Amino acid sequence: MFKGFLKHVNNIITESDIIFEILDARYPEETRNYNLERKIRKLGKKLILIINKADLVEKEVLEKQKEELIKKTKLRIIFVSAKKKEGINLIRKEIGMAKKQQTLTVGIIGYPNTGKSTLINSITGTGKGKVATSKKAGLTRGLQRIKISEGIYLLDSPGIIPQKKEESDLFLVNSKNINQIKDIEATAFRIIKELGIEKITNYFKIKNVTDEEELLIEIAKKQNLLKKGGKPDSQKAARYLLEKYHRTEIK
Ligand SMILES: Nc1nc2c(ncn2[C@@H]2O[C@H](COP(=O)(O)OP(=O)(O)OP(=O)(O)O)[C@@H](O)[C@H]2O)c(=O)[nH]1
Ligand SMILES: [Mg+2]
Repeated sequence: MFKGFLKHVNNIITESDIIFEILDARYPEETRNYNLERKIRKLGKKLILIINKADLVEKEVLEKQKEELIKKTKLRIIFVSAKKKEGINLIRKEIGMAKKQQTLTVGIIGYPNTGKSTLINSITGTGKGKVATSKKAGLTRGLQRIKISEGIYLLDSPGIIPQKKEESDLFLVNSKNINQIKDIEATAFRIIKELGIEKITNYFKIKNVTDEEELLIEIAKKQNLLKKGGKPDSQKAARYLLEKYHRTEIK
């Protein structure tokens, strides 16, 4: 399966004239793929960073991110909300400026679930949507070429995950679903670390917890998630916590 992905990636880079890398505004750094960026640079293709889901981040945080990104990179950066169709005109303008020959192909890459397909639908502007989107990561499979106007094509691609990423890091940014996670407890520990124990104890109204393991046991007790003998089941508690996180019930 991974080999298949790599082939798509290489194809998308060679076939595109410019490439949009879609990042999640909540975790721009965690969803950047430096390997792919290097590949794109080597092939001399133009890369633009699109920070999507800006509607999920507060304005001040967004401004701060913008500052940090600009310090770090010379790449053009565009903030958008594909879902709310905000900033889409900036993207259309960029595409218009890039069209110098008869045909222009724009490649869309990014982690699973960053909103690549949603963005394509917003750019094409058709109400119904030309490509399928989903809450679950890993929807788009092969490459899809979508014509947006005469001589201009967008290439949708499956989400691409760097080979060395931990599954818990991918879960954190919604690029993996719970069903794709092998080590539920380790992933729960990662999420607890990210959110901070206090936020979770407040949410569940639990007191006197000092570490992650204790926290899972207390959640199990509170939610009545028990093993056969009646002992708290921290595995079940971990899954329960991940589901809550995935539905953004604990923020
Ligand atoms: N709030 C918000 N949600 C968005 C935005 N863009 C996409 N989404 C949601 O994010 C989820 C994933 O969107 P997709 O467009 O399917 O993501 P993708 O990158 O194509 O995912 P794969 O094909 O699995 O790689 C869907 O539930 C979208 O509705 C946005 O700008 N704001
Ligand atoms: Mg998709």
